[in-house]
Amino acid sequence: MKGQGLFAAAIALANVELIQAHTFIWGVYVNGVDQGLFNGIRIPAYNGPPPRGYANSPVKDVNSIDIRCNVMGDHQNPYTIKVKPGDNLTLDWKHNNRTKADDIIDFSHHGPILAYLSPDPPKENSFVKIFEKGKYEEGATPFAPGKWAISSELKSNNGHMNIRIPAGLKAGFYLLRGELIALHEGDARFDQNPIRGAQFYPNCVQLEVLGDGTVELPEGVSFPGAYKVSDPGIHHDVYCSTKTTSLKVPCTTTYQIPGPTVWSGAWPDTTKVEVGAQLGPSTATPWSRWISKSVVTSATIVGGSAQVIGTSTYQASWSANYVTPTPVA
Ligand SMILES: *[C@@H]1O[C@H](CO)[C@@H](O)[C@H](O)[C@H]1NC(C)=O
Ligand SMILES: *[C@@H]1O[C@H](CO)[C@@H](O)[C@H](O)[C@H]1NC(C)=O
Ligand SMILES: [Cu+2]
Repeated sequence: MKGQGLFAAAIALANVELIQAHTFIWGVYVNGVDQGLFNGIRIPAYNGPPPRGYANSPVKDVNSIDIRCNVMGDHQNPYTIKVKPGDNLTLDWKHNNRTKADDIIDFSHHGPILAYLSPDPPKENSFVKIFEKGKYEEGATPFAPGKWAISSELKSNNGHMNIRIPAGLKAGFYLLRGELIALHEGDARFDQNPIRGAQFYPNCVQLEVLGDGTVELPEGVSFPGAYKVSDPGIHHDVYCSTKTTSLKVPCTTTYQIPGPTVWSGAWPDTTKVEVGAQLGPSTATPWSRWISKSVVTSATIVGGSAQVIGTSTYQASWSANYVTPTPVA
């Protein structure tokens, strides 16, 4: 969702949100080698209201199961990406198309980028933070948001998020949870004003770690559970810059990324690798399914408008044990 202030937000809700999709992961490169369009990625369902369900609106309720791996994030991808400890991964976040021309995300979306690793399936307190980057330059003029990992770095880096598999990590199945938190409406709290508030874009990737590593993940955090709407990194006014005369209270320029500290077993630096050729198409079939208030609507898209063919109810069901994904025939 776009919009900087209350009025812009109201306009965005009326016009923009319903037709504008948001960024999510379209592909993963392992040491620069593309693993193919959407392979291994739990593609978030569009969580917009019918009949125009093309908006995969952000997750905003930190207490919802959707905060774990986005809407319908319990649905497995048929493919699992094989990696080894020390491999350099590039998560490819895109908006409309998997092309260099893609805008990745609207510039208004200032906020941090993060990554967590959990055994698959997650257990209580199993998500371990392995990467984070927040605000890295202060705004120079009054109300300037400064430079943020999403709107400056990820956007200018063609949507590439660099993640490295921890050294010596024990073999097994894992979920890599990439996340963007857009704070352009973070001066409001979702529990007090559900139209606004911080916007979460979590997206999970299924990994199988190979090799004879012996390092186990330490205890981590749960999703939901890790974040509170009152966390200073979630309830934060990005337009409160050093030069801002204090019109808004509270107004703090220092930014504290939410969640736990990065695990000491994670790499201190992530490596930007040159990526090779992209595999598969650069466009995706338009969404023909969306979810709103636990109702899933299926539709065929004719000339840009949706002809609803059925609805069903949905409740996330996360298995306690690892289940091998069903490969597509
Ligand atoms: C990952 O990147 C680091 C730093 O550039 C490099 O030393 C390492 O060899 C890379 N890992 C692999 C598996 O290529
Ligand atoms: C994405 O690609 C499709 C198919 O090529 C094209 O019709 C559409 O205009 C593109 N969208 C944007 C925003 O570039
Ligand atoms: Cu948005």
